[in-house]
Amino acid sequence: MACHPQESVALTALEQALVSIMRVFHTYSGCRGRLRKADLKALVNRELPQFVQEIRDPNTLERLFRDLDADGDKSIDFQEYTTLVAMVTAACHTSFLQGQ
Ligand SMILES: [Ca+2]
Repeated sequence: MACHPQESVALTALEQALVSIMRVFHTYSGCRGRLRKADLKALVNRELPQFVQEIRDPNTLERLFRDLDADGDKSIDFQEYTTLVAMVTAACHTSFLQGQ
């Protein structure tokens, strides 16, 4: 698998979307490479405002964080973040189909 796209080659829409998924994670995880609770809240509220209801309640954040933190290390790594992306994508796809 070639995961280092050449600068001069145009990416497809799906490839651009995958790059965006990676960039967003790294924007919020910074050099730690992992999301803390506050990072997750900021990411969801700033990057998914049309797709996910704003997180205001600490219990909602706690529940989401716990659900995503599969290994229980109190942080969300990239693999766990992809679960969030998949969940939101699947839920939105269902709504998308119902809206057609
Ligand atoms: Ca974790």
